[in-house]
Amino acid sequence: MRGTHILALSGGVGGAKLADGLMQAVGDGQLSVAVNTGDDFSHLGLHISPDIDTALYTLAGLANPATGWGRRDETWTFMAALEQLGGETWFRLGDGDLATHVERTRRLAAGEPLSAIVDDFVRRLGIAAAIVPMSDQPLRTRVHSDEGVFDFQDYFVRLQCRPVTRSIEFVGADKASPCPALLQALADPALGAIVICPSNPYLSIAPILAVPGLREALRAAGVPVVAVSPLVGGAAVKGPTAKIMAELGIPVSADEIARHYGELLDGFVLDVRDAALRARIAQPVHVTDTLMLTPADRVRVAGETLDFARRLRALR
Ligand code: FO1
Repeated sequence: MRGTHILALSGGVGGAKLADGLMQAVGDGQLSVAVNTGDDFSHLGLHISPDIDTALYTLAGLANPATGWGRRDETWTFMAALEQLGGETWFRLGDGDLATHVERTRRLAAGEPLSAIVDDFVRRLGIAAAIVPMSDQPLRTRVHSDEGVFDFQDYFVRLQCRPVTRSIEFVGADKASPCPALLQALADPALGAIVICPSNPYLSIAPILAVPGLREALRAAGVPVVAVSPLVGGAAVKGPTAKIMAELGIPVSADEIARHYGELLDGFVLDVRDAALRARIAQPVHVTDTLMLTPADRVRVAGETLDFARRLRALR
């Protein structure tokens, strides 16, 4: 049926919370989540896909509630043993989480595409939505800063986002193509809306939009594209969105996020604390409390976003 399927674009923790709410709101098999793989890296000989794993654990109800990344009820024997041996411990891999990285790395080395491995993990974890890497080809986010050029996790975790960002590069973007399952979701006659989750627009959504042809394919899908603001009261809920905007010379204000997405957007969900900015946003706006502190908040924000998209579709 037309309008029943939803495609969400997501980075890590904040995006996964809304994706979880969307999954509850639309029902089994009606959501596809296209996830950023610009943060992926090779570490301790393992292929790590942090945003994919955050989506997997969050939608499976396995996420660590304190950090948002990694697994709940995790143990850290591997990290402690590694530390004793003088190994690299700046990137924390829990014992249960380690299994995900070991199995993914083994299957990638055997020639399976990342999307097939993630799809199988989704099925085994009993997740009622599709989780799709933005691309099966490597596209890596690299931060140019006042202290040099850093791979994403070096900047984000090891250096705790301290260097001042000058620009952001997506290495390999020219050779990447959208994952076939993502193009299939866009071509699905049942597609009703595309939701850009409240992830960092510059670090987490920009790599997805940098995959050649994807921005055009999102527009060509012919359904409303709605973004949920990652800024609440002029500050990021989590992560360096506000810091990066300031460093790139962009005013730290939700209307700048709507301007950043520009022509791609049909509607913008603005937090109630920023309601005064409404008149400065070119696209139709829905104002609500976008903070997702509880599971019920996730479902409420998702439901309001979908209702808003439905109203925009009815106006077409
Ligand atoms: N983030 C941290 O701040 N510190 C960590 O040690 C860390 C480990 C980690 C392990 C597995 C995983 O899937 C994610 C992990 N993250 C960690 C989160 C992640 O690196 C970032 O939040 C994302 O890349 C940004 O979306």
